[in-house]
Amino acid sequence: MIIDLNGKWRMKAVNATEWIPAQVPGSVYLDLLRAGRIPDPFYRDNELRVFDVANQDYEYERDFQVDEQLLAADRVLLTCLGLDTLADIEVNGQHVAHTDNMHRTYEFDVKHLLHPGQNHIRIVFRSALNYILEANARDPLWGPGDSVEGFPHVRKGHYMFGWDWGPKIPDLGIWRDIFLRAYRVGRIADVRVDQRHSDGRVRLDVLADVEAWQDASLELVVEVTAPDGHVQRAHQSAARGRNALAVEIGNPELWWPNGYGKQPLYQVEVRLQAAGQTWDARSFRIGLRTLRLVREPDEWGESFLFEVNGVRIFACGANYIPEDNLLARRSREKTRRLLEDCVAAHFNFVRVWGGGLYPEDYFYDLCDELGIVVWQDFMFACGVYRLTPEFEDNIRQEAVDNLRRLRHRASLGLLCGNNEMEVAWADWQFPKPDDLRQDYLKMFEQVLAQVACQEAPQVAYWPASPSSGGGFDNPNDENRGDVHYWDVWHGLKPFTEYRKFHFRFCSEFGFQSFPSIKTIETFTEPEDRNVFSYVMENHQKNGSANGKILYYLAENFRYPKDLPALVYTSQILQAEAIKYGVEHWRRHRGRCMGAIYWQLNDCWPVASWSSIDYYGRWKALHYFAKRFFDPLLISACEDGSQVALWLTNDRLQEVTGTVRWRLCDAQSQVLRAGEQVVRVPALLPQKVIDLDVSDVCADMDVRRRTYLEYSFETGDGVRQGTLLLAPAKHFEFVNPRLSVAVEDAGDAFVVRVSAQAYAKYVALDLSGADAVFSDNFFDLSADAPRTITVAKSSLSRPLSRDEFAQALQVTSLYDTYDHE
Ligand code: BMA
Repeated sequence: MIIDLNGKWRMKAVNATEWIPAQVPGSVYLDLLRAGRIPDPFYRDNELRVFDVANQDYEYERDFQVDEQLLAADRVLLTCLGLDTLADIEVNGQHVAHTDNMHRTYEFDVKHLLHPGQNHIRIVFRSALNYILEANARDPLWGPGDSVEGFPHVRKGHYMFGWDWGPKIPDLGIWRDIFLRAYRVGRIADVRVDQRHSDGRVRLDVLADVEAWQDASLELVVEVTAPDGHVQRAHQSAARGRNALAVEIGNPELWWPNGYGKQPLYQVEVRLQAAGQTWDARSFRIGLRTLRLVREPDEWGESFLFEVNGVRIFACGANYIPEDNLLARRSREKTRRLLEDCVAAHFNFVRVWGGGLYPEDYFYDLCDELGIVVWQDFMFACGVYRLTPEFEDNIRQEAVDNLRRLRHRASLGLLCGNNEMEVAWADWQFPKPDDLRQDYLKMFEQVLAQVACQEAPQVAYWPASPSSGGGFDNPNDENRGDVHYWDVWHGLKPFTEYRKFHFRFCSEFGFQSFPSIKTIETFTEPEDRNVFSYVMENHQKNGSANGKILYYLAENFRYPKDLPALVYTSQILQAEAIKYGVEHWRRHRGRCMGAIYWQLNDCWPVASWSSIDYYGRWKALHYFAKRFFDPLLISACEDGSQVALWLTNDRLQEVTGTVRWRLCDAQSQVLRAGEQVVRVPALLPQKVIDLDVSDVCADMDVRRRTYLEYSFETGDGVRQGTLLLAPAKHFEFVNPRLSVAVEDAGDAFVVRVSAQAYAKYVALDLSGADAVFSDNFFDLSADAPRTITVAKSSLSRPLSRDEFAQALQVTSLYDTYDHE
């Protein structure tokens, strides 16, 4: 029996007199915003104006009804799935508990405090902001300069204190569900399901921990429902403590990452019964698969790759950060859209970055359903922690809570201790007292490693990202473990630098861009719309980043004529940078087995490394990702006056098709062309054509007017691209006079885009609405119109064909500078 305590509460600052309505789950900032007490923190520089909200303490309270039936239970547990963060809980004026970790799940037996009729609950939140400032004054702990100092002192999402893409909004409140749950007779305290695969069968070992308060003869029943509805059952009498049951599954339907197969899920239900009545039940979905982190010595060093059902997968994906600073605004629907956008771009992987939050259950539901393998960091990032006995106990319990929630997930691929702390201790400059260094090792190489091994023995544990295995042993080693590579971007190295490295698994590399003009308009007034304005700079949290964008712009493109042109070129730069790295690593599939770019999404409207902005708008990078993560990839690798065309086949079957190439002038007149039928074996890259373009390269004038077009045509479509042989800024583009024709095809609009000369980075957008295009930011030759579809379900608002055609805008690189 459950009494839901979500919904209407009231709240006020502890030292205030007036209560305002509150919504739970929710937070202080959101309640104040809804009550009109603070302005929108995302607008202009309001973030700074509302910062002081966080330096006060707040109280939340409500009444609730309890009846005799509830009080007849053996246990009544107050269950708090998320309290942010320093909370004192009272029921009917009696102290229940103090909590200090937003990542934990708390349960308190409150039966003795309840009475029939009206009851009262009150939760006081102390300012975590004040707490860390005071704690850090006493005991300074290092953290990056973009954040409020002292964040490692509290178990709260670090990014809430500011990050190089995030505002400082250290919110407070009841951020997840809260309820009372009554139990009689007994309950299932925990269930773990281990899988053993052999000879085409899977044995499920179900380990159930039972608590019992009455001397009833209890029985445990396990029911496994296959995707086809077939049910298998096991049962036995239950003892207090650990019980083990097994279910054998013949002909298992295996779960695969996106692109490698389907995602069948089995429903597992475990029931605690006595005399035919069910007293408690747990239910969850699992996927039958083996998923291994393979680290084997090889000719380059040591592999670092994921093997699913015996198939070595190349991990394609990005780093995921929390989707909103005001947490209660996140939703299953928004996350669904984001993760479906990942699948649309052929992701099979996301890394949940350690400076944020452990995501909601629905995030993993979606990853299970969509075939996205999750690299799960524990929530530690870029900070130095002091491992007091209390802190150790706290993080141990945090790990237990989250592992028990997540370990059965089909999508869960890896547990990782932290983000960038091993490499920080090894390579970065900050005060490094020996006791804290020892604390690092103990935390990430003992405490969390042990908890992971006990609670989730079938999931690999990795001490840090990046790491070469731990012990400060060259954590960012090119030839072992995972790597964070930032010399392109932070180090201002050219994109070509990516080619100097053959990382085994690149778990972070990135490049910033500005979000779309429509997104910029949400947080600016017209007078702010200049990237160096006070407001725009407040929505750019990486101090030197605007300068970096302009530096790379100078290397590649002409000076943009206005802000929309600058936004567009910044997105193209970002997309080209990441493409350069990913295509290179995919050409070395086998040696390199993962490209996880930084970062997928944003938590507010901001200039950042994301490929999808806060409002869900795809940047050029996300469209590029759809092409460069395509399991079937054609890529051009230029080297001086030579160009090699490569195919990378990430499919489980060999592929046959035709590779075509042609050298064209700016009008798309063909200078030279060729084609070849090729066969590429499964799961391999292959160089298919070597082209000598020294004749073009020898003459600067020819070079600045010639491009290479290449394509790979198979039974299921054409993959294509173009390559300039001179910097884009020097290329002599001819006005492509782009035109579009729109047709209504029922559930989609079909747009035919044509050009009268070579057009680079053709961009489609809607004014006053949003949509996802089947392709965008693509190159077009004069004689090759492209057909693009827009599913009506992707439109931000319904549009008729005429409205759509009117809103549709088409531009290309040619339009970013003046031609007078
Ligand atoms: C990486 C991440 C983040 C950061 C990003 C961009 O190292 O782990 O800490 O936001 O770089 O600088």
